[in-house]
Amino acid sequence: TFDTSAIKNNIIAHEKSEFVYTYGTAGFRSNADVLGSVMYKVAILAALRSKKLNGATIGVMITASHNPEEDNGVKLVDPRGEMLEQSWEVYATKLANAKDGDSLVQVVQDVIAQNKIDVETPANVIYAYDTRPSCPHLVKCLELGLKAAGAQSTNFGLKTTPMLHYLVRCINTAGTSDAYGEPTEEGYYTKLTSAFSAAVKGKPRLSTLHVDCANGVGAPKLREMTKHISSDVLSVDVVNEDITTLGQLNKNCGADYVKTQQRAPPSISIKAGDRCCSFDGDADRIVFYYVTEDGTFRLLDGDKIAGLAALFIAELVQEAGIDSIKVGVVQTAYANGSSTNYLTKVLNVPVSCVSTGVKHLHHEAEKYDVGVYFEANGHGTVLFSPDALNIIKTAEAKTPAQKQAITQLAALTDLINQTVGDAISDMLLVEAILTSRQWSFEEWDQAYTDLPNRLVKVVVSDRHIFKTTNAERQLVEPAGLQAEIDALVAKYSNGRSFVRASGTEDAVRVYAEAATRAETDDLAFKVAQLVY
Ligand code: 16G
Ligand code: ZN
Repeated sequence: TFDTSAIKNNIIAHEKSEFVYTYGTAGFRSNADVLGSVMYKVAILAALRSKKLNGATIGVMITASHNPEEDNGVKLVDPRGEMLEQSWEVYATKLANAKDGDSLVQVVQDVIAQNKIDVETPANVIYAYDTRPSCPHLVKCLELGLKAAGAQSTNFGLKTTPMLHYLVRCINTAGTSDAYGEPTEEGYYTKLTSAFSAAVKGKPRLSTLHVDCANGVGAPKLREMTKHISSDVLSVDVVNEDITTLGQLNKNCGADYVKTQQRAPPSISIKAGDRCCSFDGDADRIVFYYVTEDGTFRLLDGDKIAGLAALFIAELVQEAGIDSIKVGVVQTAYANGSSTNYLTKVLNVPVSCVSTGVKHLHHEAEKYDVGVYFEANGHGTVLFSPDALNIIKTAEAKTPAQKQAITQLAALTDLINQTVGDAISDMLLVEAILTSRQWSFEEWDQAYTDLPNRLVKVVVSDRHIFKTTNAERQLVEPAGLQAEIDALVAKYSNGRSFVRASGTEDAVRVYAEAATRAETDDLAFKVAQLVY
């Protein structure tokens, strides 16, 4: 039953009446102080979404990823473990900004009418949260909303974001030919670790991988995962796993720190030959790094992971004799020019460029038989189309080499979390490839050399006047600005620069790359001046 008076009467008042909420690229995200009212409404939206989809289970994840510890956020997960369908983001925003019980009920009724929702359909929602101190309170607010909306719900407790995506898909596919796995944390570990063991069978183990967990949820979960795999097969050293001391989450560590600062976290003593990686606060991003003999820091970011995965899978498909399966890669404008060049010119794979944000990459990747997508910041995964999965599953080997390639491909389809980017799964993917090849980070890094690049944040009075086209690579407004940028870029060898409004911060981002560090910095600075 659906009782709008319960929704109206239990409403949680806005913490700050003037605050305007937007469901953006990463759901709602802000200081945790203003999110209680939002959780209540997100719960109602999740219930409506479930009813709309005949009672399919919808996921709610409470996290603010790499943001500071005092922030929090929430996003919805659709039945196949994907991000909330874009057309529903506007409802999320409208609900969140409804200031009193009557206006809230009005928005709810609009959503019901516009989507012809049968309110008698049961609603099923599962939820989970990260290690932030604000989570327990926000979970209570969410639960009040779920109760008011009459939803059936399950609290899955502390989870990484990609684990929740995995659980949603498992629950909704259970008992079908498409069953994704056991809908438990245990099932997640078992699926990933058995796939990893199958992928590296017969190969000597690599040296220990040091994993910076950003003092977040990835730490206990990675520890738990290692219990499911022998240290003869995989050796990881968990670093930055303090999830109880206040203020430690993402502080001077984690994937975002490493990518933006282009250096290792000070808490890690890294010497030549060490293999390291960093997760972000909710363990959906990963970047790898090492230092050379002369002490130079080398980052292996999302672009490098995409290159490695595309190379490995394309070669396996060849070896397996099933090269009707075509591999493609999806990037954003932030991909280093050298990586795009490597993919298109060396690997000869098609590359598409889309707007920033996982949902854009994910949908584009679905167009390929095997779609590899990564943002430079380390968020990404690999999608296998239903046809590709079927070909791999039914392929018959004529030689032992073919058999080996088919087995490895099949293992990868289980190893890779196909719902969303997943630091634990991506870590295992990279380790499986490097183990297979017996490659060091240096060997992986040799594929291409990044062009020097710089990302500058410019605070402007109104970022909304910056409108882009061509997957954010060109400005259409303010009029004339793109022509000025083009004129500047033309003066630099291998120059490239673009400007876009951030979707998560009140600022404009300027990206620049060029042949040398000095040219890059100069270009970034000059473009930033044009914007300001
Ligand atoms: C969000 C996106 C991330 C993107 C970032 C860009 C998801 C789950 N997350 O964190 O993919 O790289 O926004 O932020 O889509 P920006 O718009 O502030 O540059
Ligand atoms: Zn994240």
